[in-house]
Amino acid sequence: MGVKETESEVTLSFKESEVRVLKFGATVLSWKVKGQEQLWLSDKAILDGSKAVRGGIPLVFPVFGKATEGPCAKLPQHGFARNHSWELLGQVQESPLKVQFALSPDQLSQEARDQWPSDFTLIYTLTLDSDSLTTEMSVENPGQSAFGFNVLFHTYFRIPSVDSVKVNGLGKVPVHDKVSVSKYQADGEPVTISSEVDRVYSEIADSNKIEILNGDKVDVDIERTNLPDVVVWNPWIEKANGLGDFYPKDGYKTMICVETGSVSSPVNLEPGSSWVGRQVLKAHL
Ligand code: TA6
Repeated sequence: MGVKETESEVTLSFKESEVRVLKFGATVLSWKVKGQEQLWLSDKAILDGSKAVRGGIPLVFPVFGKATEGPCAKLPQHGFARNHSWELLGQVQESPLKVQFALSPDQLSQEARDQWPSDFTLIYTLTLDSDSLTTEMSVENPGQSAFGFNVLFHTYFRIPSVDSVKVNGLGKVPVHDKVSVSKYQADGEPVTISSEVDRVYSEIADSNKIEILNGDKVDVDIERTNLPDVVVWNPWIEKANGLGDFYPKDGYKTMICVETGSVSSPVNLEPGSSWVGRQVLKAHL
């Protein structure tokens, strides 16, 4: 049990669970509970730091998607947090096991600094318990001017079959559907997948527990704090074929992204203040 660090990765072990984190992007690559992998990672995920990881839990900050105007307009899709190396601050608790990573401007490329010059500190806390993984992001503004940001945990869950997956608990909330390029009110029914899905469900109360089911069995549930939006994404056939690092090409049949965050509008952070968002992923074996 405990924390093992190499040059590029950090491995957490607690009771019968294990998490593998790539320092590049502080990307969780694997979360195993009693030896069972809960996350999907592409067989062609690039882990050498040259590109954001396809799978696991990439981190989205300071922008979700691609901004066409405003202070994030020069940033790449999903911002810079997932494509820079984070510093391991260390273990902060033994039971359950808790470690922290940090990212600040001095770790960014000059290009990223030029694209988004705000001063910030991100503290990413991972807590591994016997059947749960908590990911918490703290955003601090040590600078002299306010800035706006999005944050999102872009979690790729491994599932038995896309034919039997259901996402429950999203509620009757506003939806921005990027496939049909439309906005509508969700009907509150469980979401199923039979084609490409790319939707932002917004204003979901923290009290709504999100459940990922295989048929009628809950495989994973997600509890959120201060993360009002949930993105559901499955690339399906055409988009999976179009992503060079998405492999196997039929991998869309055994994955679903259920991504918690604050993305529908920028969170404004005044100088000297901070913001925290958290998700607890619980595996039901
Ligand atoms: O979170 C869903 C999404 O925004 C999709 O639109 C798709 O682009 C996905 O993220 C993957 O984005 P990436 O930049 O990692 O290829």
